[in-house]
Amino acid sequence: MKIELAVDGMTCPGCEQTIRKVLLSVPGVKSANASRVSKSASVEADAAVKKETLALAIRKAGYKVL
Ligand SMILES: [Cu+2]
Repeated sequence: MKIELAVDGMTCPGCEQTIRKVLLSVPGVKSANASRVSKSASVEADAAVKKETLALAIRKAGYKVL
């Protein structure tokens, strides 16, 4: 299952890396990507993973999920 999120606040490759790590730390997430250019993140995850769980993890890291 693929989940896309609109993420605001990334300013450099480090931010993309941080979001990738945060998403990968959520149980059930198999792969994750983040792009500051397209202001988005996408994950490939088990069906049990909720979009809201991913959004919360990103917010905790200090970024906005739209
Ligand atoms: Cu940064």
